[in-house]
Amino acid sequence: ETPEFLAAFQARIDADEKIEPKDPMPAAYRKTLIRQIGQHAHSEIVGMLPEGNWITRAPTLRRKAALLAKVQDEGGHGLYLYSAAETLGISRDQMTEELLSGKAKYSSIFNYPTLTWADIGAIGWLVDGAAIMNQVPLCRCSYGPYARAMIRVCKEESFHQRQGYEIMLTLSRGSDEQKEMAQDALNRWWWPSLMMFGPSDGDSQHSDQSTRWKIKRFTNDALRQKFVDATVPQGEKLGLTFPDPDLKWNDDKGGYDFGEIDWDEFWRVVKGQGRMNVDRIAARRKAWEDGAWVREAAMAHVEKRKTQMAA
Ligand code: FAQ
Repeated sequence: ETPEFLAAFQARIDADEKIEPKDPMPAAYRKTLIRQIGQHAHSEIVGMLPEGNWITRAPTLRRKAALLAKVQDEGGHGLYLYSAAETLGISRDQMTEELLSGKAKYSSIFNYPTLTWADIGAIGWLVDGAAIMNQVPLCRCSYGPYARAMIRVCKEESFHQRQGYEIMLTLSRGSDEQKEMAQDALNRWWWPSLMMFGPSDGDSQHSDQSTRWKIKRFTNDALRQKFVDATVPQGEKLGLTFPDPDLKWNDDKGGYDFGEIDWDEFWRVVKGQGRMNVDRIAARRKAWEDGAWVREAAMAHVEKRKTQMAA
């Protein structure tokens, strides 16, 4: 790749042009997008597991229907995102193998267990809330297929966030036990939700380059701050407290100060030692192996069709 090629590419980015699949692009730009979109797709699919765990135990038919729809949406998001990554020249088989071998990551958040029904509320409110904060800027990302996929995904995430908040609202206005359940879920999901935004800016190895390429529009810490500022008033409306003694409004910065994230825990979970990592990958491996005959049958059907057409 000559300096002229790289400069011409950067000029397109600086002019806010969208990069499309057949356009020339630096190998590193392609690689970064495959990494990020692939990780994002895996997160959506693995993200179906913690909530899927509660579909059969949803407290009412209405809650069950909403949760079922949400989990199906996540499956849809994963498929869009795999397709967006495929436009960059990687196959779904390869991406899946990378997930199963541990080479490709998925969001740390999905390695925490869902212990009570209130966790479904907390996931919608906090995890989808964090996902939206991170994904709205991705609607303006420089890579066309990713940006376009994010538009629909964000609309659906916003419904997910509301259904979660409404569960939290119902619980926090309910019996003492229900309110306690909601508080316990907030206590357990708050810090992991903040970790979804990734390492702090000083430790984020990809941020600078991804920002220059307009894949990222805000830094990890900037999005985390926006999330805290948007979410704390919502928690106060619920009458719940956040598990952070350092959380305090700071008039000078016009935002909340908050305590230090436990980065050891973050990296442990990212590196595969969270409570649910082994289970999550085992579930994905089983689904992939159980589905092998479907993929084989689909391929055999295509081959048969081709032969019939040729005859
Ligand atoms: N978990 O240099 P950076 C959802 C890794 S939303 C695990 O800052 P980057 C919806 C990172 O990959 C969740 N790993 O990296 C839903 C890199 O390692 P690598 C998914 C993490 O890419 C809701 C290393 O640390 N959303 O699923 C995490 O510039 C409810 C250094 O980090 C997306 O994926 C983490 N939290 O910034 C579904 C959004 N953070 O790859 C179901 C798209 C960092 O070199 C229910 N992705 N790492 O091996 C992004 O915006 C970015 O990739 C970041 C990380 C912000 C996640």
